[in-house]
Amino acid sequence: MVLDSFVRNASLGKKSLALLVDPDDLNEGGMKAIVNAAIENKVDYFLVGGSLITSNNLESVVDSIKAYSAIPCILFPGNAIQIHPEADAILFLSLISGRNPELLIGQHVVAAPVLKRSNLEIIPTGYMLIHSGRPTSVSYMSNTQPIPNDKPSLAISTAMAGEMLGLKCIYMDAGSGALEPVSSKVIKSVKRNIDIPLIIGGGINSKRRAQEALEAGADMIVIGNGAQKNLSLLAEVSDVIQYLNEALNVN
Ligand code: 1GP
Repeated sequence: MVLDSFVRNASLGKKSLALLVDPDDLNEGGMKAIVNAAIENKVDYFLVGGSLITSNNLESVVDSIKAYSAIPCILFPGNAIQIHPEADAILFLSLISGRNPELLIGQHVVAAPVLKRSNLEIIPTGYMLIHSGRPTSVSYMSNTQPIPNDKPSLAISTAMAGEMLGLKCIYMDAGSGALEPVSSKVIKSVKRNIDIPLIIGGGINSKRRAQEALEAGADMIVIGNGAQKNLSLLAEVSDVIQYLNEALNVN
């Protein structure tokens, strides 16, 4: 099961890489190249979704990932219509950094009966937006205020509350294409205060940023835009992850 692998890896200190595919940016040919690059560079998980999807590509992106690879395919939905039962799992995101009831529980009520009928593995996830220097699609679409990037105490308390509510992992996101990724200080502080896996994404568009997030305590990093613009970033980030994992002897 996907969540079991998150928990096992986090408990060993083993770092993972997730590649986020935005269905709006892709076609079938592009998908093959991305899936091949993901296999070659030992990507651990695919995430599929976006704050707003304007195309009908979600299903074909999931189907291509399933057809061309054995890498787990996890839905990362911006709303209740981004569900495809052929994926392996879904991050059932509650936007705990915000105070928009629709994204704390409303969309979940709409999605629950559909999810119950599917075989998707449900991964209850505390989703936290962290300020990234400018508004992002997700801050606009969610109509919520991100947590300031220099206020670790707010991020810590929010993540702790998520864990106490029974959520199984925390995803701190600066938003797609963020100017600034989640700061090392915030990652470190949150990691020290929770025992569930910590996922970090948004604005990780260089080897240096990936390394900083991982060294600060991210169990998994998510890369979207950076890889979509330049697939060779995957190889660079994968090297960093292999290096960190070799040091632990858990490869
Ligand atoms: C966004 O965390 C993801 O929700 C990935 O962000 O596209 O900036 O890599 P990027």
